[in-house]
Amino acid sequence: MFFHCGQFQFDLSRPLVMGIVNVTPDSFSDGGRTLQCGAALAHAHQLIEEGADILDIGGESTRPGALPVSVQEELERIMPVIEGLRGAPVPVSVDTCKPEVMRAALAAGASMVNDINALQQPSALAAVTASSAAVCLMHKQGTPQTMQQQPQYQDVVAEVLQFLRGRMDAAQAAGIARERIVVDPGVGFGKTLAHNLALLRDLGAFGELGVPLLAGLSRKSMLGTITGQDVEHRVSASVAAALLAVQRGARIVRVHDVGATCDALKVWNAVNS
Ligand code: 8Y7
Repeated sequence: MFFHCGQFQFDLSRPLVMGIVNVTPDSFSDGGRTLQCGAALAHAHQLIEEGADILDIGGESTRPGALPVSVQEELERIMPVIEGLRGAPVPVSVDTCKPEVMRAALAAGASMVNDINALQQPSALAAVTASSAAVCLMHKQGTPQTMQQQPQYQDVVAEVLQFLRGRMDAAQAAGIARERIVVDPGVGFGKTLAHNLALLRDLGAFGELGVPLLAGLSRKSMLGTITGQDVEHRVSASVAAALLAVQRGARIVRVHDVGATCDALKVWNAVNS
């Protein structure tokens, strides 16, 4: 299976690690834009050194209950970081739902759009179509503000599959080639622990979509519920979850702890090659 990400191309013979770089006031102390950008760039380079295959740059917190930020605020946070990563040895993904932010980031050299809204905002499809960038289409139920209040499904796996199939069709109809598309069941986005576990158990079902599967479990609250650990102490659980997702068919894992995840996947690769 091939994956085209702007100028980059992956054959996916081994799983990829997407390293998370958050450019939000709660992730770096509020020392002004320049300090914030410098800290994010240093973090990005650190993740490349630890073995990240892709960097995911985000300026809007999508944690449950988080408030939206304006286009201008999001641009001010992420654009200096994306510009600072031009020429980096790995593709840069922009984590955004906003078409204006997508367009600016792609023009500045980003190779991928990670949209938790699966390009449903008007003109988001067009923004990606007009580039050679890859896109991650993620499922969620509701909005980050309210999604964890009362998630409900008849059959969570079937419903997530159906949604992703529909968004893949829309993306392809808009002119985004299949090789540029990855899909993601959206762990924790409008899902109870039982829903998340059902999706993980049946991750193999997403193989029928015929495009690479991305999974994001890193430090998520479901791991806190399972282990009783707070967010600072979820590295082991996150590494276990990433390995489990890969074992069940994920081809890209989105993680905070890149070095630890890469070590685990080296063991997995050694056994599986
Ligand atoms: C995911 C994500 C987040 C995920 C994709 C967090 C932006 C919450 N989670 N994108 N973003 N998949 N594709 O805890 O699971 O990292 S934000």
